[in-house]
Amino acid sequence: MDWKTFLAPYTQVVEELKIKLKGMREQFEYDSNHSPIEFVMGRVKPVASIKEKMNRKRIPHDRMETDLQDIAGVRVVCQFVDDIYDIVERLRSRNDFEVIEERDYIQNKKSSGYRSYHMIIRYPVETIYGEKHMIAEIQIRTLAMNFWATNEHSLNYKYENQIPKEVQSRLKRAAEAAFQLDEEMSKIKDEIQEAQRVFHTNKRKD
Ligand code: 0O2
Repeated sequence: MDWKTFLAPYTQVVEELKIKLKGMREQFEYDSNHSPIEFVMGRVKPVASIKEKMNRKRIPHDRMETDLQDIAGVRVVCQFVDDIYDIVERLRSRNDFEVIEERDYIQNKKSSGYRSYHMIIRYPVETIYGEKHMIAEIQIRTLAMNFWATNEHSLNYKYENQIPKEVQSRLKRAAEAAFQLDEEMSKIKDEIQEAQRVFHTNKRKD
Protein backbone atom coordinates (compact mmCIF):
# COMPACT_ATOMS: atom_id res chain seq x y z
CA MET A 1 0.00 0.00 0.00
CA ASP A 2 1.42 3.37 -1.03
CA TRP A 3 0.16 5.41 1.93
CA LYS A 4 1.77 8.66 0.80
CA THR A 5 -0.15 8.65 -2.48
CA PHE A 6 -3.34 7.44 -0.83
CA LEU A 7 -3.26 10.15 1.85
CA ALA A 8 -2.24 13.05 -0.44
CA PRO A 9 -5.82 14.10 -1.38
CA TYR A 10 -6.85 13.84 2.30
CA THR A 11 -4.03 16.23 3.20
CA GLN A 12 -5.37 18.61 0.57
CA VAL A 13 -8.91 18.36 2.02
CA VAL A 14 -7.66 19.15 5.52
CA GLU A 15 -5.60 22.12 4.34
CA GLU A 16 -8.47 23.54 2.24
CA LEU A 17 -11.04 23.10 5.00
CA LYS A 18 -8.76 24.72 7.57
CA ILE A 19 -8.36 27.77 5.32
CA LYS A 20 -12.11 28.00 4.70
CA LEU A 21 -13.10 27.59 8.35
CA LYS A 22 -10.45 30.02 9.55
CA GLY A 23 -11.80 32.38 6.88
CA MET A 24 -15.24 32.13 8.48
CA ARG A 25 -13.68 33.03 11.81
CA GLU A 26 -12.00 36.12 10.36
CA GLN A 27 -15.20 37.25 8.60
CA PHE A 28 -17.11 37.04 11.88
CA GLU A 29 -14.45 39.13 13.60
CA TYR A 30 -14.43 41.83 10.95
CA ASP A 31 -18.21 42.01 10.77
CA SER A 32 -19.20 41.84 14.41
CA ASN A 33 -16.07 41.96 16.54
CA HIS A 34 -17.04 38.57 17.83
CA SER A 35 -16.61 35.12 16.35
CA PRO A 36 -18.52 32.01 17.42
CA ILE A 37 -15.37 30.15 16.29
CA GLU A 38 -12.60 30.19 18.87
CA PHE A 39 -10.09 28.16 16.83
CA VAL A 40 -9.82 25.62 14.04
CA MET A 41 -7.49 22.66 13.79
CA GLY A 42 -7.13 19.69 11.51
CA ARG A 43 -5.18 16.52 10.92
CA VAL A 44 -4.87 13.55 8.63
CA LYS A 45 -5.29 10.35 10.62
CA PRO A 46 -1.91 8.67 11.18
CA VAL A 47 -1.42 5.38 9.31
CA ALA A 48 -1.14 3.38 12.56
CA SER A 49 -4.55 4.76 13.72
CA ILE A 50 -6.11 3.99 10.33
CA LYS A 51 -4.92 0.38 10.57
CA GLU A 52 -6.03 0.06 14.20
CA LYS A 53 -9.53 1.42 13.46
CA MET A 54 -9.94 -0.80 10.38
CA ASN A 55 -9.10 -3.86 12.47
CA ARG A 56 -11.32 -2.79 15.35
CA LYS A 57 -14.31 -2.05 13.10
CA ARG A 58 -13.54 -4.94 10.71
CA ILE A 59 -13.50 -2.64 7.71
CA PRO A 60 -12.22 -4.39 4.57
CA HIS A 61 -9.52 -2.64 2.58
CA ASP A 62 -11.77 -1.87 -0.39
CA ARG A 63 -14.28 -0.09 1.92
CA MET A 64 -11.70 2.12 3.59
CA GLU A 65 -12.52 5.31 1.63
CA THR A 66 -16.26 5.07 2.29
CA ASP A 67 -16.40 3.48 5.74
CA LEU A 68 -13.50 5.17 7.48
CA GLN A 69 -14.95 8.63 7.54
CA ASP A 70 -12.42 10.50 9.65
CA ILE A 71 -9.19 10.01 7.69
CA ALA A 72 -9.47 13.75 7.03
CA GLY A 73 -10.62 15.51 10.18
CA VAL A 74 -11.07 19.14 11.10
CA ARG A 75 -12.25 20.52 14.38
CA VAL A 76 -14.02 23.78 15.07
CA VAL A 77 -13.91 24.89 18.69
CA CYS A 78 -16.53 27.37 19.90
CA GLN A 79 -17.11 29.29 23.13
CA PHE A 80 -20.77 28.44 23.63
CA VAL A 81 -23.10 25.52 22.84
CA ASP A 82 -25.41 27.82 20.81
CA ASP A 83 -22.43 28.75 18.64
CA ILE A 84 -22.06 25.09 17.62
CA TYR A 85 -25.59 25.01 16.18
CA ASP A 86 -25.01 28.36 14.45
CA ILE A 87 -21.91 26.92 12.74
CA VAL A 88 -23.78 23.69 11.88
CA GLU A 89 -26.49 25.74 10.10
CA ARG A 90 -23.91 27.71 8.15
CA LEU A 91 -22.03 24.56 7.13
CA ARG A 92 -25.27 22.89 5.99
CA SER A 93 -26.01 25.78 3.64
CA ARG A 94 -22.59 25.89 1.94
CA ASN A 95 -22.26 24.94 -1.71
CA ASP A 96 -18.65 23.77 -1.71
CA PHE A 97 -19.40 20.41 -0.05
CA GLU A 98 -22.29 18.12 0.73
CA VAL A 99 -23.19 17.09 4.28
CA ILE A 100 -23.95 13.37 4.14
CA GLU A 101 -24.34 12.54 7.83
CA GLU A 102 -24.66 14.32 11.16
CA ARG A 103 -24.14 12.93 14.64
CA ASP A 104 -25.25 15.03 17.56
CA TYR A 105 -23.32 13.73 20.55
CA ILE A 106 -24.40 16.84 22.45
CA GLN A 107 -28.08 15.88 22.59
CA ASN A 108 -27.03 12.22 22.76
CA LYS A 109 -23.77 12.10 24.68
CA LYS A 110 -21.69 8.93 24.43
CA SER A 111 -21.51 6.56 27.41
CA SER A 112 -17.91 7.71 27.96
CA GLY A 113 -19.24 11.24 28.61
CA TYR A 114 -18.06 12.47 25.18
CA ARG A 115 -19.96 15.45 23.74
CA SER A 116 -19.41 16.99 20.33
CA TYR A 117 -21.26 17.58 17.05
CA HIS A 118 -19.98 15.59 14.07
CA MET A 119 -20.69 16.32 10.42
CA ILE A 120 -19.57 13.92 7.72
CA ILE A 121 -19.10 15.67 4.40
CA ARG A 122 -18.34 14.77 0.80
CA TYR A 123 -15.75 17.28 -0.37
CA PRO A 124 -14.51 17.67 -3.96
CA VAL A 125 -10.78 18.19 -4.45
CA GLU A 126 -9.07 18.94 -7.72
CA THR A 127 -6.21 16.54 -8.40
CA ILE A 128 -3.95 16.40 -11.44
CA TYR A 129 -6.15 13.49 -12.60
CA GLY A 130 -9.41 15.38 -12.22
CA GLU A 131 -11.97 15.93 -9.47
CA LYS A 132 -12.06 13.46 -6.58
CA HIS A 133 -14.78 13.34 -3.94
CA MET A 134 -13.36 12.75 -0.48
CA ILE A 135 -15.10 11.96 2.80
CA ALA A 136 -14.14 14.12 5.76
CA GLU A 137 -15.32 14.66 9.32
CA ILE A 138 -15.91 18.05 10.92
CA GLN A 139 -16.10 17.97 14.72
CA ILE A 140 -17.68 21.00 16.33
CA ARG A 141 -17.42 21.42 20.09
CA THR A 142 -17.07 23.96 22.88
CA LEU A 143 -13.81 24.72 24.66
CA ALA A 144 -15.07 22.73 27.66
CA MET A 145 -16.01 19.72 25.50
CA ASN A 146 -12.62 19.94 23.78
CA PHE A 147 -10.75 20.09 27.09
CA TRP A 148 -12.53 16.96 28.30
CA ALA A 149 -12.17 15.03 25.01
CA THR A 150 -8.47 15.85 24.65
CA ASN A 151 -7.72 14.60 28.16
CA GLU A 152 -9.86 11.50 27.77
CA HIS A 153 -8.16 10.76 24.44
CA SER A 154 -4.73 10.94 26.10
CA LEU A 155 -5.86 8.57 28.85
CA ASN A 156 -7.26 6.13 26.29
CA TYR A 157 -3.92 6.20 24.54
CA LYS A 158 -2.05 5.67 27.80
CA TYR A 159 -4.26 2.78 28.92
CA GLU A 160 -4.72 1.34 25.37
CA ASN A 161 -8.51 1.88 25.54
CA GLN A 162 -8.73 0.06 28.90
CA ILE A 163 -9.11 3.01 31.28
CA PRO A 164 -9.33 1.72 34.89
CA LYS A 165 -12.81 1.93 36.45
CA GLU A 166 -11.78 4.54 39.01
CA VAL A 167 -10.34 6.84 36.35
CA GLN A 168 -13.44 6.24 34.22
CA SER A 169 -15.72 7.44 36.98
CA ARG A 170 -13.57 10.53 37.51
CA LEU A 171 -13.85 11.21 33.79
CA LYS A 172 -17.63 10.90 34.02
CA ARG A 173 -17.65 13.44 36.83
CA ALA A 174 -15.37 15.70 34.82
CA ALA A 175 -17.75 15.37 31.83
CA GLU A 176 -20.63 16.45 34.08
CA ALA A 177 -18.56 19.42 35.32
CA ALA A 178 -17.77 20.40 31.69
CA PHE A 179 -21.48 20.19 30.90
CA GLN A 180 -22.28 22.43 33.90
CA LEU A 181 -19.59 24.88 32.82
CA ASP A 182 -21.17 25.15 29.34
CA GLU A 183 -24.61 25.65 30.95
CA GLU A 184 -23.41 28.39 33.30
CA MET A 185 -21.46 30.21 30.58
CA SER A 186 -24.52 30.10 28.30
CA LYS A 187 -26.48 31.98 30.94
CA ILE A 188 -24.02 34.89 30.89
CA LYS A 189 -23.24 34.63 27.17
CA ASP A 190 -24.61 38.08 26.25
CA GLU A 191 -22.57 39.78 28.93
CA ILE A 192 -19.37 37.95 27.96
CA GLN A 193 -19.88 38.78 24.27
CA GLU A 194 -20.54 42.43 25.01
CA ALA A 195 -17.28 42.57 27.03
CA GLN A 196 -15.39 40.92 24.16
CA ARG A 197 -16.83 43.37 21.62
CA VAL A 198 -15.72 46.33 23.72
CA PHE A 199 -12.27 44.78 24.12
CA HIS A 200 -11.88 44.20 20.34
CA THR A 201 -13.16 47.67 19.43
CA ASN A 202 -10.70 49.31 21.84
CA LYS A 203 -7.86 47.14 20.56
CA ARG A 204 -8.56 48.28 17.00
CA LYS A 205 -8.40 51.93 18.06
CA ASP A 206 -4.86 51.40 19.47
P1 0O2 B 1 -8.69 10.25 16.65
O1 0O2 B 1 -7.40 9.94 17.30
O2 0O2 B 1 -9.41 11.40 17.26
O3 0O2 B 1 -8.55 10.33 15.18
P2 0O2 B 1 -15.94 5.34 17.07
O4 0O2 B 1 -14.49 5.48 16.68
O5 0O2 B 1 -16.48 3.97 16.90
O6 0O2 B 1 -16.23 5.94 18.42
P3 0O2 B 1 -16.96 6.42 14.55
O7 0O2 B 1 -18.11 5.59 14.10
O8 0O2 B 1 -15.70 6.30 13.78
O9 0O2 B 1 -16.77 6.24 16.13
O10 0O2 B 1 -17.37 7.90 14.43
P4 0O2 B 1 -17.55 8.97 15.53
O11 0O2 B 1 -18.43 8.51 16.62
O12 0O2 B 1 -17.99 10.16 14.75
O13 0O2 B 1 -16.11 9.16 16.19
C1 0O2 B 1 -14.96 9.45 15.50
C2 0O2 B 1 -14.06 10.38 16.28
O14 0O2 B 1 -14.81 11.12 17.25
C3 0O2 B 1 -12.98 9.71 17.08
O15 0O2 B 1 -11.90 9.41 16.29
C4 0O2 B 1 -12.66 10.79 18.11
O16 0O2 B 1 -11.91 11.85 17.54
C5 0O2 B 1 -14.03 11.31 18.43
N1 0O2 B 1 -14.62 10.53 19.53
C6 0O2 B 1 -15.69 9.72 19.45
N2 0O2 B 1 -15.97 9.19 20.65
C7 0O2 B 1 -15.07 9.68 21.51
C8 0O2 B 1 -14.84 9.51 22.94
O17 0O2 B 1 -15.54 8.79 23.66
N3 0O2 B 1 -13.79 10.20 23.47
C9 0O2 B 1 -12.99 11.02 22.73
N4 0O2 B 1 -11.99 11.64 23.35
N5 0O2 B 1 -13.17 11.18 21.40
C10 0O2 B 1 -14.19 10.53 20.80
P5 0O2 B 1 -10.85 8.29 16.73
O18 0O2 B 1 -10.70 7.35 15.59
O19 0O2 B 1 -11.22 7.69 18.03
O20 0O2 B 1 -9.50 8.94 16.98
